[in-house]
Amino acid sequence: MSEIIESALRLPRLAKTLSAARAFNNSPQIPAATDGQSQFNMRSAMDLDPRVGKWISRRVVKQSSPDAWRLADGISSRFLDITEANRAVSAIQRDGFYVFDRVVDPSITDVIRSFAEKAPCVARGAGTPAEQYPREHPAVGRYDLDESTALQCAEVQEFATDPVMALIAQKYLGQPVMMDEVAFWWTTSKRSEDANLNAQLFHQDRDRLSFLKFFIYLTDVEPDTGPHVYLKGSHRDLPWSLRGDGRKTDEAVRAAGLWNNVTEICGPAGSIMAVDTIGLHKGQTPLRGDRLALENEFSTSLFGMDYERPHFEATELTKTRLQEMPWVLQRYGLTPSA
Ligand SMILES: O=C(O)CCC(=O)C(=O)O
Repeated sequence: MSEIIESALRLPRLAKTLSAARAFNNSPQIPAATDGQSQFNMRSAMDLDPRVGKWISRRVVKQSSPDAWRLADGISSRFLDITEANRAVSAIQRDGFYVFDRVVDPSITDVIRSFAEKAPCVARGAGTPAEQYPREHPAVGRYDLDESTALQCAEVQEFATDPVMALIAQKYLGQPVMMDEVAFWWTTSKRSEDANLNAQLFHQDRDRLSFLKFFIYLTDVEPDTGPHVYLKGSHRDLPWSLRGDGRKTDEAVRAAGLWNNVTEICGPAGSIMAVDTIGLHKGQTPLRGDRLALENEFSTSLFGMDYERPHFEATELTKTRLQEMPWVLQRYGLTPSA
């Protein structure tokens, strides 16, 4: 009975999300936050179909300024080869993800990993202050570096402001995009019972309406060291049994007859993948060792989850990119504008 009532409430929540997102995006200054009720309505409306967020975004997020499409020259990317962009877009449209052929040079990934070995990070769920990652004896399953900390590393800034990633997100989503999040974390073989907390059970990301993420592995990732796992095609279609918000077990995916579509993404340090995480995905809990991953997200609007405006000292490259792609990087800019 309560499921019937919940289902009946999704359509009015969709209508409310359309109007709240429209008001957010028509505001002359980007609002500092989205109220909690609107965040809840958006997540609930997304139960209707995995494509509903993109549909809302195309209806209500309108950017008339040509500036919104401006990007730095893709040749400046040390992470991606611009000639792979169209292939990547077609593969994401079909499968929900794409693993790039180019593997980033170890001279870059080594620097980022060394930085993460020394920087403070937070042991998820432990309630303890940030500390250096205890790589030899981790206590929990996931250690997160916050965005301001991550951006103290010049190469992380370079990743976060990458123009080819922004181009692929624009092409895939069909709208101007802004870089709205950087995440950086270690996963370990400890406390596998915290799989829910550590995003190691299947789930959809519902923080924004329309978005695309890029992940780079900074350690070699094999089947037993915690690959990212994606249910191919689930960004376009999901059976009703898997559409609700929240975590889903492997058994639920098997029961839906979709296990053959589950893909574990392995690769050496330096592997990059673009993933539409509105599709079902999870991190596999490592059975041994650990995995370091860095991720950024491009979205069509900051409507949804609370967003940050981190403070950091910009490198010369970042300063140039802030000038060349001010709309995409507006979260890092001095004067936010809608
Ligand atoms: O660790 C992973 O590969 C996935 C992480 C994830 O899905 C999340 O943080 O929401």
